[in-house]
Amino acid sequence: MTNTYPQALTIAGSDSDGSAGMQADLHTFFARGVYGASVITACVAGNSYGIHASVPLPTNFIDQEFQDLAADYHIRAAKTGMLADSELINDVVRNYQAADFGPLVVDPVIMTKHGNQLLEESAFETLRKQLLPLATVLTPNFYEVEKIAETTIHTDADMVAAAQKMQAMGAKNIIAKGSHAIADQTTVRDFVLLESGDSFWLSEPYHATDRVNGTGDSLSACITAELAKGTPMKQAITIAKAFVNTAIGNPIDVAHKFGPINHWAAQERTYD
Ligand code: PXL
Repeated sequence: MTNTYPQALTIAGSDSDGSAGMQADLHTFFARGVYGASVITACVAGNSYGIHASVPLPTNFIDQEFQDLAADYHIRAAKTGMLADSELINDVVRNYQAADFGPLVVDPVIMTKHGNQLLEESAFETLRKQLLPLATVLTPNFYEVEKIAETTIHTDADMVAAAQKMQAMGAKNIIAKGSHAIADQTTVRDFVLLESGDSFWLSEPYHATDRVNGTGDSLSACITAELAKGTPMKQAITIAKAFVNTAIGNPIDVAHKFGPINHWAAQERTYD
């Protein structure tokens, strides 16, 4: 067959308004020329104002999703998003270990931009102990860095120390996303710590827009798509950062409050 596309997998929650979660992952996979399969872990009902209901799916159903994909698809990279609770984390860890789905990008989804908690507090330890050691790449946002590393971040040095702590927990490569609040309000700086020990800061302009739903999902999905294509790690991370920044910088007129980012704009440009 001539039309072959690398296959990637998102293991995540469904977001009914399509702005975040699995839907943002699949938009991103498509935009980067990668076929997307999906193991749904939970369903969330919400819109740009917030999340109004959430149900985890039964683990025996999730097991079946994994088995069906393993029996038929050639998944080259996978990512996790919303995992809701300890039981789901343990189930996903067991299934991922039994499968051969390539590198794993862990987006440690804890809280939405609206302030809705998507991971039970009691599951933080399971996340640290069971999932982090499997992470080829970990993509925490500022808030998640503080929660996972059990620290508060005020300075660049705090961020570096937190990333090192998360690497000591087993995550191989880390992109710890900064907050414009600790930068100069015009740029957002993320700290990248690679498996080799090399590290660098990534800077992108800060866009004052409320069309920012699904940024973390899309960043981790873009890294996953690039790894599925065989892009080297450092380049996969820098493409993903530029991809999301382009999607934030070209807002679309969808919904009333915290709307989706623009995957079309990110798809159209080229990346080095
Ligand atoms: O962006 C975080 C996120 C992840 N997963 C699901 C979500 C959200 C945010 O709304 O709904 C299912």
